[in-house]
Amino acid sequence: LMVGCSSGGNTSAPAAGEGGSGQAASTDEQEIQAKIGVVGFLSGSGAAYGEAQKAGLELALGELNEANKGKLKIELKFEDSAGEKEGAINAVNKLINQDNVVAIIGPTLSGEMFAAGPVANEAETPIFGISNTSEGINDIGEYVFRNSLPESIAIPTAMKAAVEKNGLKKVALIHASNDDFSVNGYKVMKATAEKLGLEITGEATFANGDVDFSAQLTKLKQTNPDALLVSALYKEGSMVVKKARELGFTGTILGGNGFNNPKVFEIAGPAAEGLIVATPFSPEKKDDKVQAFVKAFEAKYNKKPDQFAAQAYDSLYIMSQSLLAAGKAEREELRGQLAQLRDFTGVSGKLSFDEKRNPIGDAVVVVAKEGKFVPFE
Ligand code: LEU
Repeated sequence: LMVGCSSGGNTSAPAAGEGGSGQAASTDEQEIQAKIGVVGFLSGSGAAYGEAQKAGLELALGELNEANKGKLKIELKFEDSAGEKEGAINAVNKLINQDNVVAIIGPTLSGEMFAAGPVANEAETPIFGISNTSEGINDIGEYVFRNSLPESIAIPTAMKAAVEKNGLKKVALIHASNDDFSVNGYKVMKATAEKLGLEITGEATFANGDVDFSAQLTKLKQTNPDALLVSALYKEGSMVVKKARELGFTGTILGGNGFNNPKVFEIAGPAAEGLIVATPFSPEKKDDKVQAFVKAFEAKYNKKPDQFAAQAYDSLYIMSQSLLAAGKAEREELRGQLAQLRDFTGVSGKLSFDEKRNPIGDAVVVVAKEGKFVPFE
C-alpha cells in the first residue's frame, strides 16, 4: 500500500499521498481526518436493514464529530450493495481504490462479507461487520472484524428459553437455502435441537425472492411440531410466519437474527404475535446508556432503534476510539488498534472479543407482542 489514506481529497486538511513528500504536515495537534466507507443493503428486499444501519451510523457520526472536535473528524461514504455479493465486491473495490478510505463498515449480509471481505483483506484494509452473524466471518482474514453477536450464541439462548417456557418437544425447521446467513442459522437451530433432545419432525427450504410457501408449510404442519424454527431474512421470514398462521399452525414460532426489524410487523401483521427471537439489543433495556441512545435516536428519526441501528452506532464508537488510539488515520495502525480491542461496552451490550476477534456477549430473548418486541419472560 502506498498511502495511509489520512484524508479524502475533498477536505481542507493536507491529503497524504497528494503532496510530493507523501507526508502530512507534522504539526502536533493536527485534527485527524478519517474517511470511512460503509457498504449497506440500502435498496431492495432487505433495505430496512441498511436504513437502520445508516441511521445508527449517522447519529453516532454527529455525536462523535462534536465530541472529538479538533482531534478527529470522521467522514462516512455510503455505498449501496442491494444485498448482492457482486454489489458488495464492487462497493468495496471502489471505496478502497477510488475513495481511499481508511476502513470499511459493513456489508450487511454474511454472504456479502464472505464475498467482499477477502477483497478488503487482500488490500490490507480493515473491514468491520456490524450485522454478520454467521460462523466463519473472522476466518476470512486478520483485517476482518465484527461486533455482531454470532447466531451460535443468540439462537441457542432463544431456543432454551422457548423450550423451558413453552415446553417444546418436537420442532420443524424451514430456511432460505440460497442465503449464507439463513443456512448458518438453520445449522445452529438443528444442532441446538439435537443438543436439547428435541425431535425434528420435518425440514423444508425456500429461496430468497419466493413469495409462496404454502406447499412447504402444509407439509411441515402435517408433521405436528410444537414449534416452527425459521431461519430467514425479514421479507421471506415474515411471509412464512404469516402463511403458517393462515394455515392454522398455532404452535410456537422462533426465528433468527433476520427478524429483528420492525418490518416484521408490517409484513406479518397480527400473525407476528408470539414470535420469539434473540437479540443483543432491546430499546426497552433499563440502562442509562441504552436509554440515552434511544432518546437521541427517537429525537432524530421519530422511531425506536432496532438491533441493526444499535450495532451500527456502536461500531463507529469503536472506530473512533481506535483511530484516536492510533493517532492517525492509517489502515495498518487502525487494524492494530482494532485487533487490540478486548472488550467494549456499547448500547448493544458488553462485548468481549476472542482470539479470532469474534465477539462474545449476551443475547436477550424477546417476543412479539402487539406490534413490538418485549422481553420474553
Ligand atoms: N445477520 C444477517 C447476516 O449475517 C444480516 C442481518 C441484517 C439479518 O447475514
